Amino acid sequence: MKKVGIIMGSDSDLPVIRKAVEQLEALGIPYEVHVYSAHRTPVQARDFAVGARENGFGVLIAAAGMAAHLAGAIAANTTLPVIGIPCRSAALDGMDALLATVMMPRGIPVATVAIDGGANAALLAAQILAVEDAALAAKLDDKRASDAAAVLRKDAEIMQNL
Ligand code: RP5
Repeated sequence: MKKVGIIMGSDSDLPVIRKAVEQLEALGIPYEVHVYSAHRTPVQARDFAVGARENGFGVLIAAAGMAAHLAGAIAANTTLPVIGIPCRSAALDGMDALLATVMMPRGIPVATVAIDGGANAALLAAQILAVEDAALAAKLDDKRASDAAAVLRKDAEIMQNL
């Protein structure tokens, strides 16, 4: 199976990345995590993106906060699908990163998930890999079914208690 590459702009983004890693682990998807910044280590971020396809990656996830150019900078250097996670920061509560990540110019797409949306970034990466992987698609179906069952259990509890 192709790997998911996860890049975060700073290790302060790690709590968001952990949510992505949990999902990938649960689905048995191989991954690699790096700290590369579009601003502080632009050469390393670029080199990772340029080599990603030949290094066995199928999808990339890029998480950054503030003036969050990381996902766009990664996407500029690969035609692998890139999923951007805007990370919340103190001053503007993540709106800064959301707009910087989602408002990509024509020609260089980034699939942006919610602010701090680490889990959904991983699930979207899994769905992309599952296009060509029936076993992974079946695992995703099972997960949807068990998530739905959990909601219905909560519904039953609420009906009993209120
Ligand atoms: C961004 O700036 C990082 O992705 C992080 O979300 C934010 C703050 O970085 P640190 O100052 O905590 O390293 O580049």
